[in-house]
Amino acid sequence: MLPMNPYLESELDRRCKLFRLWELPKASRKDFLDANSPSIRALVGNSAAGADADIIDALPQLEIVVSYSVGFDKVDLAKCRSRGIRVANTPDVLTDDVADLAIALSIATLRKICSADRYLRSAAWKTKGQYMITSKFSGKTVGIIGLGRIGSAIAKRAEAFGCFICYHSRTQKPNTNYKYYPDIISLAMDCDVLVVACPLIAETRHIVDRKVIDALGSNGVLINIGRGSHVDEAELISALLEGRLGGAGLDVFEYEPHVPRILFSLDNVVLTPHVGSATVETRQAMADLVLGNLEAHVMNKPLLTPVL
Ligand code: 8YV
Repeated sequence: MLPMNPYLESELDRRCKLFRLWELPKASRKDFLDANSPSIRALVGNSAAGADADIIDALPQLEIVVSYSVGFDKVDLAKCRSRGIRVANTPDVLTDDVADLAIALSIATLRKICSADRYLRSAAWKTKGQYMITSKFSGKTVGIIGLGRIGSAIAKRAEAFGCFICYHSRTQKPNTNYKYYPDIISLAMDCDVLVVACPLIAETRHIVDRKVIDALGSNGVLINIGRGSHVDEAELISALLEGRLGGAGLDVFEYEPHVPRILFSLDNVVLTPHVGSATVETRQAMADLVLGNLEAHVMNKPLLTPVL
């Protein structure tokens, strides 16, 4: 499990009886839960560790799950619903940061900023001369999978770069002039940069598969700020190695924190360790939203950002 945000941890510690499940070795988890589960009424998770059926079953008094994340793919919603457990997440406050990172990864990948930085640091500028010519971002066609809060924020930013915006989602969105593609392969064929920004649900697992990657093609760039499992990572790697895909900017990976080492050797790939929301300002706002939801629950009020 990931360590908890220090501010959130200290506030939870001050306001409640906090059990640090993330520090618990797996082997002692069962004994710990047997001894303490009757007093556990709330569970705080994140994008790496949520509330699966096992932990929910082990906590008979559980009333609420709050995820320190907008994505709630690690929460067993069906189980929570059947037990009448409330669920909340931390939307909106992280939208700007995640959208900023999507644009940053797009530019960094096309302009090969990280590779150019490595080039300079290795003194190659002096010995080999000018770094290679790269590709432009402004004016490109950007395809977005998922035009929710984060997808729309990415679209707005890309528009400011003179990009043409098109998108795929389950249904066409009213009040937007962006071109809608009911078929994701056609979207991938028509865009230069394809950004994954949809929630992870059963239907969107591997939404970017070999066919989509091949449709994006050898000049196309894939950006993933959603979840690693949106993309068939093995297919992505083959396409990058075989030159069937132009490049990729990835903040998320299928088996985090494991990132296939083969990616490290590719200059057309930019990798970040799931840091979409990781700014001081946003993490503080996410923590406050977790605390606000817990407080609302205890006071029998509507949750601030309910999922269930
Ligand atoms: C993580 C995220 O929650 O909001 C999401 O869905 O993936 C991130 O904000 C964050 O990295 C803490 O785990």
